[in-house]
Amino acid sequence: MAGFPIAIIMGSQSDWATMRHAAETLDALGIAYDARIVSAHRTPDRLYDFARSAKAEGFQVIIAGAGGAAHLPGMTAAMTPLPVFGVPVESKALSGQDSLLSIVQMPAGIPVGTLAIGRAGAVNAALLAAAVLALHDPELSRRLDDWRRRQSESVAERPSNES
Ligand code: RP5
Repeated sequence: MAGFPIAIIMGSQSDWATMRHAAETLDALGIAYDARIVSAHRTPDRLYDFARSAKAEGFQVIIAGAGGAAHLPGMTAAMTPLPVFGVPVESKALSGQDSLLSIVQMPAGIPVGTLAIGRAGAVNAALLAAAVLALHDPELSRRLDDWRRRQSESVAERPSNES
């Protein structure tokens, strides 16, 4: 399919410090993505245009990160049949707990696969998106296996005082 398989969207430039970890994980797996700033409240028309055309553009999975007023993943999921993985960005006021609850607590009918707050969530959203694509891509499946093998090998058997 033409285009980028994965879209990474975020509500603000300030989210990139977190969402770049999703991008770097996709880079490590050799998966192409398009990263865009799409704010549900500051650029609602951009959100509508993006979400409504995402499938036709060739995207297969959407990773959506948001902090304050974190309705971006849910709004996106409402307007596309593609799987949406939400990353709660750590907000200044409530340490991301507001983002987490807003993203995770979707009423039945419109799902958002919600990850952990911050960097862990961004990395895992990328790994989950990769696992979805790997179901129909044996080469990517091998690269994902390699990534996990290297991670296992990087874990020391015993703790060290040097870190
Ligand atoms: C949300 O509000 C964004 O997702 C961001 O996490 C938060 C703060 O945005 P800025 O004020 O830093 O642009 O829209």
